[in-house]
Amino acid sequence: VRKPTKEDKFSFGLWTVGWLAADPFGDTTRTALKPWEYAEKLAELGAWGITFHDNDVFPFDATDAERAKIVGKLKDTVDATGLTIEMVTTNTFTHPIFKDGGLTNNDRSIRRFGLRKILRNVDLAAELGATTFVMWGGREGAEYDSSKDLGAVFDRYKEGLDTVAQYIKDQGYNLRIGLEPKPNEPRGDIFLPTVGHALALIAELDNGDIVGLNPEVGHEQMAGLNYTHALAQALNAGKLFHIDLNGQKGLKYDQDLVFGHGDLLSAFFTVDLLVNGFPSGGPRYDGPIHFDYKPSRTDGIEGVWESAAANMEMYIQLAEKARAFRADPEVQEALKLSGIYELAEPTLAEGETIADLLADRSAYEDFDAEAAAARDYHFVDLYEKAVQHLIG
Ligand code: 3MF
Ligand code: MG
Ligand code: MG
Ligand code: MG
Repeated sequence: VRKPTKEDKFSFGLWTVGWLAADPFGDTTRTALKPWEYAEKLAELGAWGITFHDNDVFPFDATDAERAKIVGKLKDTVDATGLTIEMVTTNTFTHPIFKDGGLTNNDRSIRRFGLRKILRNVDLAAELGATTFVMWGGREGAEYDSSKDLGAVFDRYKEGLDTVAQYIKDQGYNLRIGLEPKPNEPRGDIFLPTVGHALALIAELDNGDIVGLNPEVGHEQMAGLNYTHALAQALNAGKLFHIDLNGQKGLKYDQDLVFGHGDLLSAFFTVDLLVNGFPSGGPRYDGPIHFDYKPSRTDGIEGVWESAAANMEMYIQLAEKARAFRADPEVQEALKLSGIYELAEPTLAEGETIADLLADRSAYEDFDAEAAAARDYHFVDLYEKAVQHLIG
């Protein structure tokens, strides 16, 4: 497999390679490097960008001077290595103050503190040239349905998001917000559990024009949903601002495996959508190929770099295979036979009115439903061709 280059636009959260592997049952199994040391090594491996939460880089209680010093050191490394800081986000989940959430905490003073913490990082994101500001509301949720005013929850969530978006506009920052849905973990139920829920909430915002999605593979799959379909709907709605690629094996805790190490066939079709777009054209994703995975708890620091490289290697290979799949003349024939291109044709002809449709006897009265029902779509043969391309 070829080595990644900056053109691949691969990007990693500092919290991914920086995860020290503490879990609810066990202590850390690795020791921390400095934020700039992670950045340096990622650049060496061929990454184009990095992303981080405020507290991946400086402590929760850092003074302004400490914060500026640490951020300055990271910026120096980023500049020296030619990396891009493409996304910055806020940690509103680790400190106990956020145990009932930031934007939807029952305690108003904590909601105000949460908003201030977020706005500080909007400033930082803009200062560092990031273009996406992700908001994962991991603690915005509940274990007990009696613990929340479930109507007010969504009013406060919208108020918080609109306030952040309004601030971005007021400051004239070149930033868009990417909401990251997740069904559960750490909360028993997280608000905005899926891409669909988030899209519905965005449609109700005053500043929804700069609010979109940052869907994560494992998060949709933890809800038993199809990640590629989630990306497609966000893309179709003009809302696919950013992505979190990783791997997940079915309905269980958030595994954050290497991309492709969960549902490989699903990963193939995700990459097919990302590199080839929709069969009939339409909106394309051209943002960063961002990985949000966790190096295994059983790996040491060498394993951290092996697994980081594995994400990029996987994507490069799947991209090559997905391109070969679409370019294969036999596949092109099969796509036609299966009617894939027919779906792009509007169901009503251009200029056709509903009255015209009602008057069209060939559409209903004289339509041979039995003959149409007998169509063989050959979907399995088309899928098998994809599988053959995947396994080589
Ligand atoms: C948790 C996540 C988060 C988000 C991050 C967004 C800690 O499951 O995926 O990672 O990706 O907060 O920036
Ligand atoms: Mg996650
Ligand atoms: Mg995850
Ligand atoms: Mg994520």
